[in-house]
Amino acid sequence: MTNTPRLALSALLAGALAATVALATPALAAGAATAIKVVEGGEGGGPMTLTLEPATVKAGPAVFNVHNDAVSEEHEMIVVRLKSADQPIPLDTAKHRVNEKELKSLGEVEDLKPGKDGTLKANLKAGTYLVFCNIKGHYEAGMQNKLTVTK
Ligand SMILES: [Cu+2]
Repeated sequence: MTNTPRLALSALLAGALAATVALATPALAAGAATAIKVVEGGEGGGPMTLTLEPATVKAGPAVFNVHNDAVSEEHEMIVVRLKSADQPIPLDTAKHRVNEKELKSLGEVEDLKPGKDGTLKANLKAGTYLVFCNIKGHYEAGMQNKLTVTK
């Protein structure tokens, strides 16, 4: 009978462990893509913005939830992975656009009408990403931000 208390304790510990695993599992099982909120704003001729929340995420599956907060301006969102955090962005100042061909794009949300939402799924590796709008003049007007992805 000396074993009984120990067995009971083991059972209790096993139960507690099982409960912990059960609590932790749903988030993992669902793939739990990291949600990144992107809000775009600004009207033609004025300053424009692109904000990221959060601006630092862990590597893995992610979904960019993009909202165009402008009243009358169409926007878009492009995600590119930079070779390094300080890689110069190839800007074509004559065309007022970033030269996308020189960058590695992960995809984009195109033609986002004012007030509308869009999503882009991506599998993010550690590194620095540029998130921007490449409609003529919009990058220069401020529609860019960097996303840091950590291991
Ligand atoms: Cu734009």
